[in-house]
Amino acid sequence: VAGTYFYHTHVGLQLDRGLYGALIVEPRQETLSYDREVTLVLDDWLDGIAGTPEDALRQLVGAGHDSHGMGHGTLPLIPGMNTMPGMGTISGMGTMPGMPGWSPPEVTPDLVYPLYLINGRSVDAPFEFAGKRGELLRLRLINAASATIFRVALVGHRLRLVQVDGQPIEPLEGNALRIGMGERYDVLVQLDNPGVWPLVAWAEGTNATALAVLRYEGSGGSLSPITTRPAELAGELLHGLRVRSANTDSAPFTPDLELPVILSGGMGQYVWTIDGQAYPNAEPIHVKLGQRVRFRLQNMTMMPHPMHLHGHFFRVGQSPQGALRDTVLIDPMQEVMIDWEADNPGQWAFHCHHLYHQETGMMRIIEIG
Ligand SMILES: [Cu+2]
Repeated sequence: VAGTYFYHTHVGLQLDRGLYGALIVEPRQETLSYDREVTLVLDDWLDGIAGTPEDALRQLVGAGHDSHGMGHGTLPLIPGMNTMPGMGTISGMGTMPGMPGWSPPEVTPDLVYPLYLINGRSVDAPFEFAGKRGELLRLRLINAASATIFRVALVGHRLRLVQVDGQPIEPLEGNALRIGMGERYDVLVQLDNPGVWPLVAWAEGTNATALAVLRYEGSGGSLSPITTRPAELAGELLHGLRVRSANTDSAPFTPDLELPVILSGGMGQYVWTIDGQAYPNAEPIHVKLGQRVRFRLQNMTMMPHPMHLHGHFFRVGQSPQGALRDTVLIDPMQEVMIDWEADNPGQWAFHCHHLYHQETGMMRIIEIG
């Protein structure tokens, strides 16, 4: 299927060492029209700066068991233990997700990284891309981070969201977009504001950002450092639950199999489970080939989880208009329905795309056959 993807390791904590790359599948015939495209890969980085990913995992697991720390005691990664991660502001909990007025919460993440990157570059030496007045620019945004949700904005410009996870959607316009780990968002940008502009990817729940720079042809000078959140981030936010599929020809979905899938766990023990089981100590979920499956995903935790299914696309939100995706970000205490047809035999992983949740149990094998 054509679109924006990325390939990456699934072994241990290798993802947090940068073992990934963008994978762009060109369609036979491009249906979008634009003048140039740029792929932006977002990441969070600690390896070699604040210990290793293994140190970070030990600290997360240790923090819940031993308030005296690990003996290291030097890693500044976990935000102040007096403010429990996940206990930050959870706004909009009273409103139905996806309804007008609902906006996703911004939760303090498990890990605050020393660096946030775009295309491997830090804010001190940002990746720069060119634009030209009058052109339409396509940005392919890929969140390859291990533990960071980003809020992305291009200062001085609006974003027109046209694809998610490689699939066409009904276009949506806004000032900023939210992208969870594993998700891909394609936006079109009308280049009508010459100058040198920051593209920020703010690490959700932190005071830090990743940065890239859009430079119009003929525009000189450099950016001043980003010290506060650009106004765009407080503007209209595009997020997963607002997205509707462009392909609305499908009939209503009648599931053959409906399964509640309970996401549990917490920062204390730092064990994350699906239906109470922590992979690898977990049973496979058996599905017959050809079955139409509905997962009722219930996040019973105070952290968001970008849940990712291998080998299939699913429709989000129990509606023929629901977006076709392979990853869905589920906020604290939220319930999201996903519908999919088990048409790809074999063993497939279903897991949280937060690497440290996956590594401490939030994964199951789905056996189709
Ligand atoms: Cu998770």
